[in-house]
Amino acid sequence: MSSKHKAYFIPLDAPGHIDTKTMEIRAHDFFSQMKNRRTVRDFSPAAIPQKIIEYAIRTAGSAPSGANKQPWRFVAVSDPALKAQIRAAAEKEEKIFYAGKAGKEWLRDLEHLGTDEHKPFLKTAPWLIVVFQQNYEIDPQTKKRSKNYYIHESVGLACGLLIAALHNAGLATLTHTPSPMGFLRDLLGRPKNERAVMIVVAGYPAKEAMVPDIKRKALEDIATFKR
Ligand code: IYR
Repeated sequence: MSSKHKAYFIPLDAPGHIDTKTMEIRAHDFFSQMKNRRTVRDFSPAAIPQKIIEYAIRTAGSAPSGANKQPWRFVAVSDPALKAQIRAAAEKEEKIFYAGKAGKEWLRDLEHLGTDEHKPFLKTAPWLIVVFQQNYEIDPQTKKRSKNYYIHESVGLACGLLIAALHNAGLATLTHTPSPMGFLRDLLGRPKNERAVMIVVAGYPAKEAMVPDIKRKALEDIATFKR
């Protein structure tokens, strides 16, 4: 067995001890900032430097993953022609979805969000970050396949960190899931081991951006403490 398979430990690079008072202030500050994140559908076309997107993707790539396989690929698109193609293909699928494919209950559940088959943000927003999961790994040299584990969980964690990082940078985001989204692999020229999971749309919100008036569940409705 090669050394790659042996456990090799290094000292944890952790911040110094944080006292619980400071901890509470930090926890509260972070919550205050994160609770203001909203899914936005009205974007400004103003450009955002690639560097910002790179940092956010590096944050996403720091997520834990099954056997540390990091089974993700982020394709960041700012090319207007490619964005237009993605919009056209997504709207084609969404038209069918909203025309009835989704079913009555699903469409009723979406009513309060005011969504429809029109996806202008795919053209307007400066960045579309298409997140792919890697169903298995292909060694670039040997072309040998190997397994990935907890793929959905791993990629979900990475997407959570991605939108948190973008929000922290001051960008508005939209987690968009055109269904089905097989067209993204073809349009973006990704290999067959990859499957698109979502598009994270990012940019400044439009000045006149509106969001649906929705409420978050209270702590007691999402958490149970057994002490
Ligand atoms: N993919 C569609 C529909 C949609 C589905 C859910 I669940 C949402 O929370 C929001 C939208 C769309 O993007 O419009």
